Amino acid sequence: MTELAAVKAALRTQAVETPSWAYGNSGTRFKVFAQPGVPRDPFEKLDDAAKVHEFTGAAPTVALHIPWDRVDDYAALAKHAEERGLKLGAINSNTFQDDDYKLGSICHPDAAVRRKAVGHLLECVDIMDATGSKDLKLWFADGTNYPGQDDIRARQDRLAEGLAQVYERLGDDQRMLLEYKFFEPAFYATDVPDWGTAYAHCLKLGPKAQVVVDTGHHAPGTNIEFIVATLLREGKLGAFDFNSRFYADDDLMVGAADPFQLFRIMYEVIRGGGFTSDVAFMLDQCHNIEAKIPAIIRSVMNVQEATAKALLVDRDALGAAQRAGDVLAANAVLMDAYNTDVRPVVAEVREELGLDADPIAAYHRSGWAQKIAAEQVGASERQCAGGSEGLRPPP
Ligand code: LRH
Ligand code: MN
Ligand code: MN
Repeated sequence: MTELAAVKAALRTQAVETPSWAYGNSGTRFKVFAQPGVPRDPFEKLDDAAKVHEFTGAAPTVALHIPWDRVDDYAALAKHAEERGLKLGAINSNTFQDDDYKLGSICHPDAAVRRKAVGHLLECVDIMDATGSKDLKLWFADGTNYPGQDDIRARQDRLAEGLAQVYERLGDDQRMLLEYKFFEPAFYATDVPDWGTAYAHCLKLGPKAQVVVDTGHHAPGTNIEFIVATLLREGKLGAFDFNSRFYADDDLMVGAADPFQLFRIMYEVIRGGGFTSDVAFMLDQCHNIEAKIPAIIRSVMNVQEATAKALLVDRDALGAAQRAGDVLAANAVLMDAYNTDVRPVVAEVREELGLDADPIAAYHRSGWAQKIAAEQVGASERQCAGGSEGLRPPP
């Protein structure tokens, strides 16, 4: 196989999971700008997700968030997905929107609240059984706002205990994916702030527990590709939540803020064998002011383009330059790949799959946006909270 043929073959295998909440109305704590045609229920979210898959050929699964996507019949939801060429993906838990969780959920000082939180996580595993989902994705808003508010170490013990209860409940082919975030909503100490904390818990739990890297959940300047390389080396990288972030809000389109960073991350994924393993490539974004479906299509394309560039890195030349200690030559090999315009290659891959070379143009021509704007009226005000977990009046 020629080098280009190998790149194209690899690209054809890449799947990007889209999040149900990206199709719904979203905003910041200041304002939600409702959009026409936004889905009114999880079934309609899947209809939109099917369009993303139809035009990209690369988004065959959809992540759910419970209770945002709570339905009476999950098997019916899974069937609805299948009828549209989709499958339901990760089940995301939500222990951050009940009054009971003011002081935390699984780390809360009160055992009754912890029981409620664990009960929700177990319900999520029940849902996985019904939908055929393999991944339980956990992110906790737990933390404290003031030094001394609670015992940092006791909270870790509670976290470990709760996670262990849920881990026990997982089926043989199910995974627990633990996501960290260093900031928000806690102001002082977050209970799962970084990959080290997530890794330590996952290591203790066992092989079915792995870490999620949400690209927006790091301090500015963090070398995310180093984290990716390290987790892959340890067999503990479970998934990505892709998005990007300039300041605090962590829900912009992946590759929008720093496409070079996305390329570096994808290079480490490929270098570490993560491209052909179980690492799940998920989006975790909200589209507050831009049209949602084309924004999600754009995001899938951004992941594909970063991947194509990373696949193009001449690893033999890179290795030779590295072994020779030739700093400039090594850097040049990487930059040559990054600076390649891969859009024609990715377009060819699409055409070979019988798709339009330009998925966004094809989507616009399809008339879907007009159809849903006419038919889907009255979507709920807001679901995804943008980067801020809760509406309050603006200051
Ligand atoms: C938290 C987070 C987490 C949630 C999602 C809505 O910021 O990244 O993954 O489940 O946003
Ligand atoms: Mn996330
Ligand atoms: Mn986030």
